[in-house]
Formats: sequence, structure tokens, C-alpha cells
Amino acid sequence: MTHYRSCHLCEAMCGVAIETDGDRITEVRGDHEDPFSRGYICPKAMGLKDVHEDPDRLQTPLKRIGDRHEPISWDQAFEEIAQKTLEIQSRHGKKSVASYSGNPTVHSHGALLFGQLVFFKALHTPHHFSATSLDQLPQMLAAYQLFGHQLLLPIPDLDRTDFFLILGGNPVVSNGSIMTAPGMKRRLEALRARGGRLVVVDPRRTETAELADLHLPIRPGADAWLLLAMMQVVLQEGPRLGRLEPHLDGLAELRTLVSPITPERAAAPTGLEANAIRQLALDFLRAKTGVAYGRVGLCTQPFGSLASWAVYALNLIAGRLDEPGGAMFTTPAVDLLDIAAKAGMRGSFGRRKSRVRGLPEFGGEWPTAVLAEEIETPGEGQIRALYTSAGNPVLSAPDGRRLEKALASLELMVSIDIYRNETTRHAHYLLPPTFGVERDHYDLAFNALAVRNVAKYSPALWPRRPDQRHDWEIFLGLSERLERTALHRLKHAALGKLGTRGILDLGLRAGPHGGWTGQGLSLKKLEAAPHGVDLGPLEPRLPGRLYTPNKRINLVPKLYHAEVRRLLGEEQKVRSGLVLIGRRELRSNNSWMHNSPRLTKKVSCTLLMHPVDAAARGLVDGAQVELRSRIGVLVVPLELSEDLRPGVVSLPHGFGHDRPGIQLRVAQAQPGVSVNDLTDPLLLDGLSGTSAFSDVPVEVTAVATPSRADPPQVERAKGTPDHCPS
Ligand SMILES: Nc1nc2c(c(=O)[nH]1)N[C@H]1C(S)=C(S)[C@@H](COP(=O)(O)OP(=O)(O)OC[C@H]3O[C@@H](n4cnc5c(=O)[nH]c(N)nc54)[C@H](O)[C@@H]3O)O[C@H]1N2
Ligand SMILES: Nc1nc2c(c(=O)[nH]1)N[C@H]1C(S)=C(S)[C@@H](COP(=O)(O)OP(=O)(O)OC[C@H]3O[C@@H](n4cnc5c(=O)[nH]c(N)nc54)[C@H](O)[C@@H]3O)O[C@H]1N2
Ligand code: SF4
Ligand SMILES: [Mo]
Repeated sequence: MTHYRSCHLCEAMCGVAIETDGDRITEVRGDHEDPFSRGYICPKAMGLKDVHEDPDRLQTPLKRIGDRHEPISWDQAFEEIAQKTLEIQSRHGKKSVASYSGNPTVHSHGALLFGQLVFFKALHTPHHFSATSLDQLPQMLAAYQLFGHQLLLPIPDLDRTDFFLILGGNPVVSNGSIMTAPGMKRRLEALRARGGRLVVVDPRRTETAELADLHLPIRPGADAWLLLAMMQVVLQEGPRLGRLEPHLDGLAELRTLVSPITPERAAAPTGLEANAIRQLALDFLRAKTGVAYGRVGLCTQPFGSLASWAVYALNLIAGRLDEPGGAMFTTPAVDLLDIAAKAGMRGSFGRRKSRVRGLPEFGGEWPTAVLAEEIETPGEGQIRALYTSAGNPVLSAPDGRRLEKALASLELMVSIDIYRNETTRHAHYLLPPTFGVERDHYDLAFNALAVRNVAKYSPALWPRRPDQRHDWEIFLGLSERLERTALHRLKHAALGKLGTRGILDLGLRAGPHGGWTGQGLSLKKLEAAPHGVDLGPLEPRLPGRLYTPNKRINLVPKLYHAEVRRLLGEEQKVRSGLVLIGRRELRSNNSWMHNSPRLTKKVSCTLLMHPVDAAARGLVDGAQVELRSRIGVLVVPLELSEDLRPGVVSLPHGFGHDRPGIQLRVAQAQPGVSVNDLTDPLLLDGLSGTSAFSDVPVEVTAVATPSRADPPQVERAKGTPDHCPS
């Protein structure tokens, strides 16, 4: 039987055709009739089959007894967990409970709707954490500050642009992020074929940089310098405010702010030539259409918020915002951000400070960098119970070893996850939901971040077995037992009856393409279009789409003034020695797709280093080396590469499957090391508290007795973990 759906493994939303025989998947291929992806898939699509059929995937709720996990029923699990949670809250207060949501949450409409909107409310705690503060928070903060809504993110109009400037993103490998566009390589090649230019700013000559007309190997962490200097050139040359001019404030302030930051001045910190910076700014300004776009490498650095704001501001003053071929806003079939705004949730920043370190709240969350200390530090509000859902913070958050110890000290840990991995092995209760293909699917988030307005509903391949639960049913089951008043019972019963399908139908009908009569988009209409529907190119949406109270854009919100001063204050910072950056691999997905033999065959966890740096240290290709930061030491194989900027080394994240007690046999056989055993919870984007995984100071030395057979090792660094090196 053939099933058509969207692959939910990354943001690209490729249409897949899946052949099944009983409960087995026999084939996964690209769906040529999907109007958006037109048959494209990447090698990872086979992960849909491999994860579904993985014998290590958990199938039943588990309870920890001693150091073993034993199967229990869903009812027993829900009852016991709720009872223990309420008991801990009655002893230590509501705030003693916390949640952590990982990346796949965003790929499940059920988890998004019932996790955030139902379950979090039932927990009655202000302590929430997520992968946002390890990722795109600086972009959300900039959107909140400039456009009045943390989810109103501008998307590159990739298929119509003539000049695409990418900073800190590698879409050829990541398949695009905050830029949903299946078949990224094809689209970038099409850009060049129509005479457009692609420029990539990245300390490594990445797979995307390979395709570019120009690659600028910037020094890690210096993008704010580059972008501010580009703005200085644009303002000197004469900004193009275009259609948005009557709605903009703050141009004079921006001029004052960036006027001292000339290309000549930015040359030293960026490691780029002044002429190259000036020329880039002029080319960007003069191109027929153009867009600047920043992603993970731009966000997760010490000035990530400043750089993310600067990308948006540069687009604004070059006339690139809200224009075809520029950075545009989507008109999604389910307009989640508008629904959120109507419910009073446009975002928030700094309303509260974290208990131990005083980092700012964002959108009701704390930076994940403070999770370990909030568990470890006694006092009112100390976290004693933690729910994790679709996350693996032991491998994805800074100083995973410390977090691991903290997790082991919790009174209650509950994990909703399909695997027992480095994080969930610590759980007292492990609740495995159905996996992607076993549930229906609608991309609430990525349809709203796509380079065209599209919509597609994917039915489940099979009805779930009676002993399985979807994510949303787990959240509802727990909520029902946490809140038992008559009113809550009514609410839960109504939501349960509606289910994700009912809510989705309401969202589609209420959305900009929907309707309550037969005319507009509804679930029924989407079900009748199994390959998905195309709702047209992105269209100018401003000023109507703005959520700022005065419906205007302030080019330089106050927060960023202080950041520019901080940047200038660090101008003379001595930059010597090696710094570490990350990377992603095509056949990998953060920490959780390393249990597929077919995908892991071509994935390797090596430290990339420029031959010049290796020669200076007497190191050779393939040698085992010690990689050391303030936080710890890892032993990893070295891979020499001229693609790296000298002075920079690169290690991918998501590995380190050598921890005991996990159930991931393929991954364990090829464990690699976890870069986050080295990254530092004190190294942050100074404004938002996002972890700065880029620009981490490290040393690399030969291992005393080098041997390829050496297992990866970690030892704790000496010194005080609570003291920042700089
Ligand atoms: N050093 C360094 N660290 C990084 C990054 C980096 O570039 N460098 N990148 C950061 C980024 S961008 C991100 S997004 C984070 C990711 O950080 P996390 O979200 O914490 O980690 P993931 O590895 O994505 O883990 C996803 C988990 O979800 C589970 N899972 C998969 N599908 C489902 C499902 O349908 N339901 C449920 N309940 N569980 C499911 C998997 O088994 C896995 O345990 O890592 C961050 N960490
Ligand atoms: N195959 C695969 N695809 C994925 C994932 C995966 O793990 N594997 N993860 C998914 C997730 S959760 C996300 S968020 C997206 C991420 O999507 P992208 O952001 O496109 O992916 P990255 O490979 O993290 O790209 C970050 C780039 O920033 C560069 N960089 C590092 N430091 C700096 C710096 O200081 N300045 C500049 N200019 N560049 C810098 C790195 O060298 C790297 O090339 O990918 C998603 N897709
Ligand atoms: S690019 Fe992403 S959505 Fe497309 S097949 Fe690969 S993993 Fe799936
Ligand atoms: Mo991410």
C-alpha cells in the first residue's frame, strides 16, 4: 500500500511516498507529485523506516526499580507520576517542578498543542526549558523586539532572490532551518543559474560555501562586527527604505550607533579584509533583489543576539525586508502566531531573572545553560522534579557531565521519549510515545517558516495499537491526573474529544486561507489533496502583520545599544590559541539518529583542524588527540582539513553514546564523543543567555600513547566550575 506524507525528520518537509506491507515499511521514496518538494528527499528519509522498526525503540511505559527499568501499564504510570509530582509540590512548592522540551517537539503538532497549552499549565510551574536557548532564541528575540512577536520570523525568499548572503548556516547539509525549502542544493544551484550570487560567511568552507560565488572565512564570534560595518557602509552610501519608510523609527540612532564601526575597524576582529567587507555591503545594496540570513552559527555565539538583530536591520535599511526576493513573512494556513497573539502571547523578555545566576526569562522559559545549577542549588524554588520530552540535554546542553550528575539527584524524573538514551536513562518513569509515521502529522511550525505558502496533512500509516499512546495523549493523560477539579475535567474531556484532528480543523478554518463554508481550506480539503497544496509565493505583509503596539518598527530597540557598547569594549580582546566550533552531518540528526546502521555508516565524529595548526603542534591526520577546554578533556581522532580557518577546530555535537545504561546498540558500537562535555555553561550570548557553542577556547595536544583503538575518554577538568575564565 502507498502512503503519502511529509517527512518530519527535519525542517524541509519533503513529500515522501511510503510503501507498506502489514506493519512494515518496504520502501521510502520522494513524492514527485508533492508541489513543494517535487520528488526530492535526502538519505535521512530512510530513517523513517529505520527508527520505526528499530528493535531498541521503547514500546511500553517503564518504571525504574533499582537500576533497572521495568514495564508498567499506562494507567499505573500516569497515576504514580501525578501523585509523586503533587506530593513534591506540596512539600517544596509548585516551583520545584520543571520541564525540558527538545527539538522534535516542533515536529509534532500533537506535542506542541497538548504539551505547551495543556500539560505545562497543569504543572503550575514557571520553570520551563527547551532547545530554543541552544538554538534560535536570538532570532526570536530580534523578531519580538522589531516586529512585536517572537514567532514573526522573516524567511528568505529563496526562489526569487538575486543575492543570498548566508551567515552561520550550512543549509546544504542541514537542509535549511527557519527556511523550509526541500531540495536546498537544487534551489541554490537555480539561484546561480539565473545569474544570482551566493555568499557564505563561515569559519569553515562548508558544503554550502563550496557552491558559493564567495566564501568569507570569518573569525568565530565576530559576525556582529561584520554586519555593523556593512550597515555603516549602507548608511553612508544611502539607505533604501522603500515602501516601509513611513513605518520605521530610529534611523538616526542607527546611524550614530554604527558610524564608528567602519570596515577598517571591523577588519581585525573579523579577520577579513576591509575592502572585502565594504564590497560585500555595496554588492548587497546594489543587487536587484537580495537577502541576508543567519542561522545556528550566528545565534550560538557571544554576540548572537546583536548579530541576529543586525541581520534583520541590514535587510531593513537595504530595502530587503518584506520585498519579493528579500526576507519575507509567510501567510500560513494555520496562523499559530496570530492565535497566540490573540491569546496575549506575543512573547516576553527579561520579566524575571533566574534564581541562581540571574539570567533573563524569554517567552516563559529559562536558558537551558542554567538547568544544572537550578537543580543543584538548594533554596526555595530548587528544581526537584523534571519532565523531559523529546530532548536529550545531556548531549545537547553545555557541560553534559555536570547536568548528568544533577539529573541523577532529582527526586522525580519523567521522560517522554522513544529511546532510553544518555538523558532518559536517568528517568524514574520513561513514557514512549508513537513515532512519526504512526501518528498523523501537520507541520504547524514549518509551514509557517517555508519559502512558499504550502499546507499538507499526513495521515498515520496505521491506527495506533491499543497499548500505544501518542505524545498528545500522554500529555492529556498526565494533565487529567494533575488537575481534577470539575472545570478541569470538563476542559480535558472537551480537548480529548476534539483531539489533534479537531483542533487542526478549527485552526485551518480560522486561518487566512480557511473558511467555515465549503469555500476555504479545512481538514477535509487537505485530506482530499494527499500530496499537499500550494498556496502561492510569499507576499508583502507589512505593516499589517506587525504586532508592535504602535504598528511601527523601531530599528534599534534599546537592548541593542548596550550590546554595541559591550562589543566595542571587547575590541582589544587578545585572540590567540584555538577556538572550537560545531558542525552537522547530512546523515545525522542532533543526538538521536545514530542507531540506524545504514545512516551511521557514513557518519564520523572527528575533530577537524587546519594542517598549519596541526603542524605547529606536531599532530598528524588520524592521530588520537586530547581536546581540552575549561570544562573537560576528550580524546578524539584528528582529521586534517584545509577547509577550516586556521586557529579554528570543529567537532560535531550529538555523539558520546558510551554512557552506561542506554539502549542504543548501534550507536554504542560507534559512540564518538560529546562536544558538550567540553562546552561551557558560562559562555553565553550575553544578551539572551543562549549557549555560545561557537568560539569556545580549547587546546589540542597529542595523546601520550596514541592508539586508534583507544576508547573515547572524558575526565573532569580541575578548577572551579563556577568561575568564568575571561
Ligand atoms: N555543541 C552544540 N550543541 C548543540 C548544538 C550545536 O550546534 N552544537 N545544536 C543545538 C540545537 S540547534 C538543538 S535543536 C539542540 C537539540 O537538543 P535536544 O532537542 O535536547 O536533543 P535531540 O538530540 O534533538 O534529541 C531529541 C530527542 O527526542 C526523541 N524523539 C524523537 N522523536 C520523538 C517523538 O516523536 N516524540 C518524543 N517524545 N521524543 C522523540 C529522541 O529519541 C531524542 O531523545 O541541540 C543543541 N546543542
Ligand atoms: N543533517 C542534519 N540536519 C539537521 C540537523 C542535524 O543535526 N543534521 N539539525 C537540525 C537542527 S536542530 C537545526 S537548528 C538546523 C541547523 O541548521 P544550520 O544552521 O544550517 O546548520 P549548522 O550546520 O549548524 O550551521 C551552522 C554553521 O555555522 C558555522 N559557524 C560556527 N560558528 C560561526 C560563527 O561564529 N560565525 C559564522 N558566520 N559561522 C559560524 C558552522 O561552521 C556551520 O557551518 O539543522 C537541522 N538539520
Ligand atoms: S531533507 Fe529533511 S524532510 Fe527531507 S527527506 Fe531529508 S530529513 Fe526528511
Ligand atoms: Mo536546532
